[in-house]
Amino acid sequence: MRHVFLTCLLALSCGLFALPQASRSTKATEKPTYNVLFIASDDLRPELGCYGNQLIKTPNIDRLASRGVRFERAYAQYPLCNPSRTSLLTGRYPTQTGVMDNETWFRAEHPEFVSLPQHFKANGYAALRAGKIFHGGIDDTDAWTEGGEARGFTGARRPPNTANAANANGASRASQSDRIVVLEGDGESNGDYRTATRAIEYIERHKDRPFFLAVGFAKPHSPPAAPKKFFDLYDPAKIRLPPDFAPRPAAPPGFPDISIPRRNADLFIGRDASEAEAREMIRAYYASVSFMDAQVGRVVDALDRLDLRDKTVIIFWGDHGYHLGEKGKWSKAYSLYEVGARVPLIIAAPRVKAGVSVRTVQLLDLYPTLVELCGLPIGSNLRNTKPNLSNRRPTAPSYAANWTPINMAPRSIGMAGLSSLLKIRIILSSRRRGGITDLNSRQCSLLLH
Ligand SMILES: [Ca+2]
Repeated sequence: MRHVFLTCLLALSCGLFALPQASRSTKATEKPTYNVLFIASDDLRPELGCYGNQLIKTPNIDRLASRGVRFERAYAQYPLCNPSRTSLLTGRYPTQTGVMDNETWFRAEHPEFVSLPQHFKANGYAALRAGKIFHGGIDDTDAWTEGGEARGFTGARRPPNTANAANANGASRASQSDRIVVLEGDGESNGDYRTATRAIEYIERHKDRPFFLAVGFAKPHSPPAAPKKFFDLYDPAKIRLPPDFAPRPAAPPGFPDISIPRRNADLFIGRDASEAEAREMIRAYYASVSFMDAQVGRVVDALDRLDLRDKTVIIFWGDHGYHLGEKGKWSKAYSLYEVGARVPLIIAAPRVKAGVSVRTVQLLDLYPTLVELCGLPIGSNLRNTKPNLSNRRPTAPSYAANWTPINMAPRSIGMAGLSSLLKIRIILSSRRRGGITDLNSRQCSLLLH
């Protein structure tokens, strides 16, 4: 815990928490009331123009980055949707939430947790949901004033065979997930287009009261999908494969086998990828990203049109990293490599100077960051730290940024943490109700790139 203490201390010494903890009942003149536009993209690694990719077309996110702070070294807590999102949305490490798969609902074990939208709702905001924010079918339904999705089950875990039908059958999943989808028109039939439309409708309807609007785009999660015009932006012949491309997943010599699962998830499941197929899949990923970027543009343009930009904190984030053939791996699940953990993160807020931060930050810090930017009280049991928006102290002490299970057993779990120094910390822990207790840990001097 020393690192957490140090971080808090540094933050306090820098006066980061000097802002008044204004409640909605305090005088309106003390601090403006900001809206929040909280935009997530599912399975997006920092494959964007503003992150240095000169081939991909992402003009809307690039424009947002030019107006805000782009975090060069941002990491998810866990390379899988539900654990990462639950961590961010509760402000707690996966070892504290106990959620390390895509089937567990955090609130069954932790009814006392106050989720991020719930906190804004409790402080007078309209908490609005469009698209995927919590993991599919495991929403924190009552946290929202509008848009909450009924959970598909009761209890702590989704029962076997009630996940979506494609997941229940490996062969079916592979054939569904691997296909490349070309959408008609502007993609109006796709869920992401409809999510943007719904978000715009929320903004128009709630423009005169404080809102926390969470907009979760599903792309570029598999299956890759976009209208034809976005595929036409990319010539497969110009797409370069990663230098460590391989037809199937394998840990490089000298690296632990557990650092990479032997079977891919989402793409190229149980089959090899040829170089030509890999280029086509990367092209489809790029097209999906450009399609998602267009939806981000529609939503942000609505803010500008209604003159809400100066009253709104905008966050854009991806929920974990992603392999596009690096080390033969595709997608994210249980990767222990930086490419599986690093995420795009952009924060554009009123009165925050635009720039690039090279400090190592983690998605876990978004909850307290947003709470502070909006002048809300911090939860009594929440970690009180945040990404440094000003790019000061880029070498300040940081902490383990990513965790992944390496061995599951009924009463024990092996975890590996990817630290800010990109070293692996192996931890052997025991499962207990309400959390996981470290039994032993050691740090390996392995650099995983
Ligand atoms: Ca995801």
